[in-house]
Amino acid sequence: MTSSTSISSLFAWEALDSRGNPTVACEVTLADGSTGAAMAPSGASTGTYEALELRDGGDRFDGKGTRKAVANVNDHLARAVLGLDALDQPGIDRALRAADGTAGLHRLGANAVLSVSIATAIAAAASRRMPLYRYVAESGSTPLLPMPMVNIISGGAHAGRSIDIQDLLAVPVGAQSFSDAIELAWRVRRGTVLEADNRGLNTALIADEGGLGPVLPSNRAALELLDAGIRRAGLMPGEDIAIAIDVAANQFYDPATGRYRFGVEARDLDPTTLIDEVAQWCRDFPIVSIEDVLADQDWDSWISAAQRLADIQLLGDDLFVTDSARLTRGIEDRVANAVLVKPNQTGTLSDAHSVVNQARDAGFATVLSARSGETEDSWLADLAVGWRTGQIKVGSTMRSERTAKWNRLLRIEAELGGAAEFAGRSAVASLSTSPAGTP
Ligand code: 2PG
Ligand code: MG
Repeated sequence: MTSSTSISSLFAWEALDSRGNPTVACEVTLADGSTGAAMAPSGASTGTYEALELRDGGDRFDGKGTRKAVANVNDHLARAVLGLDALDQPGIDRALRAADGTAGLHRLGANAVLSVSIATAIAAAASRRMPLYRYVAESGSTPLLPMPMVNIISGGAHAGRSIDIQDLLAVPVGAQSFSDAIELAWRVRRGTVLEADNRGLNTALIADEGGLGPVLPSNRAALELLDAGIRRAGLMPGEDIAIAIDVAANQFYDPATGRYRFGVEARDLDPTTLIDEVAQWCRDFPIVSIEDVLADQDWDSWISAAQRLADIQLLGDDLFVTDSARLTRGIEDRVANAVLVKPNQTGTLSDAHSVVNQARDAGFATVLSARSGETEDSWLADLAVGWRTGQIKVGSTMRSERTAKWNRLLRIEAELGGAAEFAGRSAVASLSTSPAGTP
């Protein structure tokens, strides 16, 4: 039966993401005239098991065009959801999955499906005259501003492989509020720029997520630079600012030999040596969170890593790819204690939400994450607040596709005023006093 909140039309078009590559954009209109629009983000260091990002191939945009995915929205996905009630997000997402018919959305593309899924939620929130963070929240749950992880130094696939590990991030554990956390992160970036300038390193070149991308002799040199940057900002490493790293080990893993290659240092490491090296970094620097310390296909080594690095937040990104089955296995085998959640790794809002809940029920911490290829959309910020993920990672404090998310969070904090609850340091699994993000 048609209601005022049923989907009356939708259309998609090809837009550009922050790397200048094509992506899918979609606008959904409801019978009452409410609209919602969303664009799909895109990763560079993608996990082996992610849902498929459909690209056209051929000559256009070097094969990266998204016209097929756009056509799939306008055709197959439109037919699947037209007339459905936008307030029934699980029903919408089931219909989108059924239209594709494959587990990894290989037929129509996760970029196509996600744009419809998110645009529908935004239209439904508009129809209910609610901010998106309230609309996506479970009933009775209150908004929670997340602890940000802020990219300061980039490497790997995001910075021309200037170092092998991908992200070095500041976690403002001394902050009392979200806005306080952003200011502390800003100070760390500035301190790190001053420190890098002083050492004659290039600070003008900015990586994909807005981080600095200086050419350094080793990963350890990057950790030293960040530690010095924190001090130069007048802050105490560990007390005011802790460090998170995304090793993104898939990027330098050779499945044929089972070894890891630090290209910059011209070293090959077996998994045990890599874990030893990371454990040493943790003794020398205030590291509280390590993402993808090993490759997604190196499951047994993850079990040893979890034992060796038991007091650190061990975060699975490529490892879990926001997939409930992989997370179930990870919980059973205790390979990590936190999950990175990226909606486009799975393709629908409902599936991403249920992975957050599954993780929380298992006592895992949750970090909602943007991609290295982003857009000016800010819905990710609302999902973090409404779902109470406790932590969020969206890149640096600069570049508009990054600040779109920070600015949305700053606005939500300001709107909530005295009622704004900030997750604080205990959202990080290794600093937790209670299960992270407990509603
Ligand atoms: C990651 C993300 C974001 P990408 O690895 O965590 O930093 O990168 O989107 O390239 O997968
Ligand atoms: Mg990652």
